[in-house]
Amino acid sequence: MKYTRTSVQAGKEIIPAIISLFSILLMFLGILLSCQKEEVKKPNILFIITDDQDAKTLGVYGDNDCDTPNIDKLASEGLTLTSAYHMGSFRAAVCTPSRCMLMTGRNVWETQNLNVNYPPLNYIHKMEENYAKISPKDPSYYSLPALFKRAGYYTFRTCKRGNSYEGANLLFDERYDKTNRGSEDENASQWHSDKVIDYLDRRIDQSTDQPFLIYLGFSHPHDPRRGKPVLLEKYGAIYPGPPTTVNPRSPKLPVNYLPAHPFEEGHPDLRDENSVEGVMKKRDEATVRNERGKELATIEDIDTQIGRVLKKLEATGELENTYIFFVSDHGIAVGRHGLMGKQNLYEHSLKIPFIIKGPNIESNRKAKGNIYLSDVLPTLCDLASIDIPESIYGKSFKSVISGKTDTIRDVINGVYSGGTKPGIRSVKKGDWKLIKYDVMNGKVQKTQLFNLKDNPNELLIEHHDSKVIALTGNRPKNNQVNLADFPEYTEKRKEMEALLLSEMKALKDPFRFWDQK
Ligand SMILES: [Ca+2]
Repeated sequence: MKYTRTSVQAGKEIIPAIISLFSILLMFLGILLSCQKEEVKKPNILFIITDDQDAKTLGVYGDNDCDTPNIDKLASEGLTLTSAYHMGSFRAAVCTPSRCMLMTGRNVWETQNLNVNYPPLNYIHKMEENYAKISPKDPSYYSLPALFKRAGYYTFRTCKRGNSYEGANLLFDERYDKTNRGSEDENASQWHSDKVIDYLDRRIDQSTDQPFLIYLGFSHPHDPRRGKPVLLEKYGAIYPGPPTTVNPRSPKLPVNYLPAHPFEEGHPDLRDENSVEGVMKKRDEATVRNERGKELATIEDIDTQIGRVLKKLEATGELENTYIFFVSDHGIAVGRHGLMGKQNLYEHSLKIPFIIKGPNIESNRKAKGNIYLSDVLPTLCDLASIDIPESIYGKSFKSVISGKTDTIRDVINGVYSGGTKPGIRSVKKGDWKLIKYDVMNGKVQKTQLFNLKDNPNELLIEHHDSKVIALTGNRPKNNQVNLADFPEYTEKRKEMEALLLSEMKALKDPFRFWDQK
């Protein structure tokens, strides 16, 4: 090929142009790669869990009796799930299966054989030694701290001592166990938040960018509710109680308060119903309102401690890349339906508060969710791009967090089998909820059917009693009762009974009720 003078000259000019174009391309590629590196930065997780907290103690769930500005702010800047549940328990210590479900993604019955022993008091934590002892055959290999450790996270836990999955506790990089239910900062909620603040300070000193999973468990508002004196005063409560007269500054009675549960719910001599400090077997107005005041005093203290942790997190510059979860291990009655404990399947005890704030979460949004605590592990994995262990019961609800969906389940189950067997079971679908009791060796066999849209507080005929109305100030509507024996709901009851049985079979519930085949 013969080149003309012009084309050779043009070629000489093109070569440097190509080189500079190539340099520009390289530069763009560099920027692109660094952006991608930025994008794959793992998010931090701050998982806050309280002990025995009814969702209704928080403003976002419709009750403003308690001052919780920091939790309220999480809700206004994030997502609140209005239909989150813990699923239940086969033992009186409801905390234990609840926290096992959370750490493993298993359902309630699948947590039965996990190691829930307390660590000896002289135990010295050496995570690497503990981790070296496990293999993929161990359930703890797929527990939350193990999965996050393998993904490069630093895992940190502070919580009450015991009532949890020790197999998982052994595998946190750092762990602190102490049940703090006192009235002073050093033996109440501040003890736990100080541990987290100390860790966040160390991260600054070490200028580490290793992502973290912090599990911050408070020991309150679980009884005995020894609130700080100044907060007890604020909520009109005395410790330990009970008082002899009603303090008008104490929180009002809940609308579903009853002086006694209408029938034996199946667990005679249960500590939580008979021996709570300051309450014992009393259910009168002064006692219940005092106990609620004590409860709210401890919750406000938790809120203050959460505020301190979030302030520190902001100071570290890591707040923006952190998913913050606020939940409880289960709810609690504290006077609702004449009950004091959590060993029942009414909404106040089965439902949990669930708030999430974090990267790309729309602010001030509510979604049903229809989730269990078992769904937390796969969801955290999903958010951190960790492979979800195969064949676990829990499902990721990342699609709810991102706003793509409102719910991940159609049906919600409840189990209480910690007293006389088979115990209590519930099933919820849409607005309908069925609760069945087969307890006290066949002496109590009851069925309750509620439409939660019409009767969200699961009011019973006993709530229509004029003496109860005089106390609560709440006059129930005619349809706010147990509908199980109303002829017009025969078909609905039949449908829910069939659904309950099929769910019990699916969950491999080892028991059947008196009228189940
Ligand atoms: Ca608990």
